[in-house]
Amino acid sequence: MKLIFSLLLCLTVSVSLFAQTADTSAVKVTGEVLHPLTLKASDLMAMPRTTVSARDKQGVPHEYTGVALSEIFSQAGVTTGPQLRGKNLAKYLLVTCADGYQVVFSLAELDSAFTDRVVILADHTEGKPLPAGMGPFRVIVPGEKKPARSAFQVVALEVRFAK
Ligand SMILES: Nc1nc2c(c(=O)[nH]1)N[C@H]1C(S)=C(S)[C@@H](COP(=O)(O)O)O[C@H]1N2
Ligand SMILES: [Mo]
Repeated sequence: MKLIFSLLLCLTVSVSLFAQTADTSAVKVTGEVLHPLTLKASDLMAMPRTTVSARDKQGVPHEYTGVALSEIFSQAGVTTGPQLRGKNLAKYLLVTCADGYQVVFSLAELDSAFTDRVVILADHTEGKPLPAGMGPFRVIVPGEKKPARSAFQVVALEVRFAK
């Protein structure tokens, strides 16, 4: 009985430690990609940069700067543009955050052959690094009625097949 209690305690402590120490210093890009990536702040700064505007929960617009997900996809070797047809249209992006929050986008939602909307992985807002608790990296989805898919503290971008 004592042993079971100690084991449970150990498990609880390690799970909560893990939850608090999830590494937010880089974003892993994995799954249906030709070249898996680990993107640090300096990697994103060296890529082509895009600024978009998106409203917060209160409806107030803010500017965010970072790298278009489509740009990350072209570096990682994800099916885009003319390749995004047929079976590839069943692919989706799963975004995972340090707090366990997850959101999905179909690849077509993120592709310039399908839409003019540019979804970015932001590292700055209004010219400054994202505030603690929101950063270092946040997906920003312009033009949605609520910012629920603008996932903050992103740690992983995984491309998957729906089937
Ligand atoms: N990692 C993470 N990102 C998240 C959430 C969350 O719980 N965890 N909440 C989402 C929801 S429901 C909203 S409304 C917005 C709030 O962002 P805002 O403070 O810019 O309005 O963040 C989104 N991003
Ligand atoms: Mo929300």
